[in-house]
Amino acid sequence: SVIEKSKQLAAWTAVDEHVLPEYRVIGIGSGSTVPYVVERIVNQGAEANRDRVFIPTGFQSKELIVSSGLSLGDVDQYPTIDVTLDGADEVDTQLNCIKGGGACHLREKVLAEAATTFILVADYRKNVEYLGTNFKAGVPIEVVPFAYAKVLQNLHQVLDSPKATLRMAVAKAGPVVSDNGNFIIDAPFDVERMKEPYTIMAQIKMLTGVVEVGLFCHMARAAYFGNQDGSITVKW
Ligand code: DER
Repeated sequence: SVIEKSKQLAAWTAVDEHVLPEYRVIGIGSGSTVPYVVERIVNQGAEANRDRVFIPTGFQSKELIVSSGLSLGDVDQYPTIDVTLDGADEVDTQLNCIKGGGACHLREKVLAEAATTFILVADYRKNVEYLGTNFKAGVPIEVVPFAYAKVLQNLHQVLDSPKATLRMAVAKAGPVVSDNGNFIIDAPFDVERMKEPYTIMAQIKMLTGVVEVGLFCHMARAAYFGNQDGSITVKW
């Protein structure tokens, strides 16, 4: 499909430009774009990957690394990462992004912060001027189960996100449970407020019971978008 081709184009271009031969520790994100990142790295050849170690951002990311025959590492062993490549739900003109559509943003943010270079790869739908333009599900928030009702109440009554909801699972009765055993709340804010994502992120992060917020502000070095016409857009 056009969307899959655009994901592949973004991923291959980003790998070609940012996964340098001398890089040994590489962070691998989550979602449906990142498999194209891994396929391009595998294509660099066994010799290029022989001494490398790949750090996952969750169960899906770990399975992708292992099934691709790449060496698995842990962020405990490698607290500093040469480059982390990850997808995003939306990226604005300042490279702020919404992440967490796949409920993986806690470990993703740890690896984004640990990386010397953090690179985003996405299809054209994610390339927006302001966050909240296309991605209407809201800001993903990982919360401890014990506190989810209180966080919801504070989002509704204090942070003025009346449509905030607990993310319910589809193939399982009850809520989505993250790789860390926590719940996810999706909190929509109007586009005006999403023009200041750092402010919203800080306000949400201060709510008792919040573990991590799916707004990554001032973290990415560059964002690669495949376009419908087969061209590439790079923001940095
Ligand atoms: O959940 C996440 O942050 C993922 O990176 C996700 O948002 C990207 O999803 P996609 O690559 O499948 O569009």
